[in-house]
Amino acid sequence: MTEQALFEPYALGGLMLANRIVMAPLTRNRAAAGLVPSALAATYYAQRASAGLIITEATQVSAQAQGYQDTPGLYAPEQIAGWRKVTDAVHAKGGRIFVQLWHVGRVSHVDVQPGGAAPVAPSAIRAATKTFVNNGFVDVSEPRALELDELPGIVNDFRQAAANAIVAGFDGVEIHGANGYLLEQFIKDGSNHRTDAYGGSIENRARLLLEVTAAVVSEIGAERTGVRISPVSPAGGISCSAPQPQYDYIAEQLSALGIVYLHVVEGATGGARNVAPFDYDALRHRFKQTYLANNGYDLELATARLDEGKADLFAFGRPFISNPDLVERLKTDAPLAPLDPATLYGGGAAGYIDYPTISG
Ligand code: 8OZ
Repeated sequence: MTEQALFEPYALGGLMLANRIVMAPLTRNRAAAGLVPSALAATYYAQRASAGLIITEATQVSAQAQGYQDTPGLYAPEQIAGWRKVTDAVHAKGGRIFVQLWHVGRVSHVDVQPGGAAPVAPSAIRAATKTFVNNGFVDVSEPRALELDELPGIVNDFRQAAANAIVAGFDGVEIHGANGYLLEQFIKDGSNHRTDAYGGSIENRARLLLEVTAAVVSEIGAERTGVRISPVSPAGGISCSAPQPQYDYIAEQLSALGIVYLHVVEGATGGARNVAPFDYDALRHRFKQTYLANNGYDLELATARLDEGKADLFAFGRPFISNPDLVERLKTDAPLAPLDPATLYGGGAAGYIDYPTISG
């Protein structure tokens, strides 16, 4: 096989993708009024529609799910209408788009919580991490532990947001089970000290992710449901004492639910791929559907992993910000434009919709 295979169509369940290059979810903090995607969002995503699949920035399933300033939601009618403009613009250019759904859990701040309340978490353990509120990075707030009887409501928020995603015209949803947010806070033992059915054993700590996934699958179908995980990433100040058996179990269970893809952040999110030993092939073998690989991929590594049969799709993150035509550039071995870190989070058009294509 050659790198050409990366640029050939791929059937993701019933959805034909134009190629195997995926735009990874990227937080941009530009949904100001009502947490509705800004008027610029349709242009931004449509500019990147040559990706085989776009996965949107992380999007709240409820008001409580928010942890950062100006990240969009998908629980209010005007948010659904705002996203409809995005999906229409992407589809008009022949693209495919899933929305990433999240609940941040403890990675939040009282200033973005309804009524200034404490953020929620599996256990009342503050994360050693920062969030972006009031136009700056600050320490996250002290969380409170969720009551057992609050968990069905959170499952239902994901279910409802998935239903809303279909109304908004999305091709599917990705459940954010990675990077230190709520579902991963339950999975990893550094943040979960519960003694009920959602804490302790491998099975108990995976329970909330699996319940959320089953609810979304029953609402919109397994062919439209993906899940993202990051087994060894310390993102969000999180830790897991034994990630391999934990994630081997999760991969098996998600495979049985029939979800269309498993999106794996290999290594430290946005950082070193070899941050800790982990056998990703063990996940690949347990999960029978599409394996979507992420983190630090370039053309050479993606080609090699595809050749070896280790992954089916490859998600590129930061390169997509400054290279709207990333697929074309990879295909033609054109140089990649650097991104401007100052315009990553918040602001308007600058550093958002003004990166040129290689042809100008
Ligand atoms: C960077 C800044 C804010 C949020 C993630 C959603 O890590 C994020 C995120 C990344 O998954």
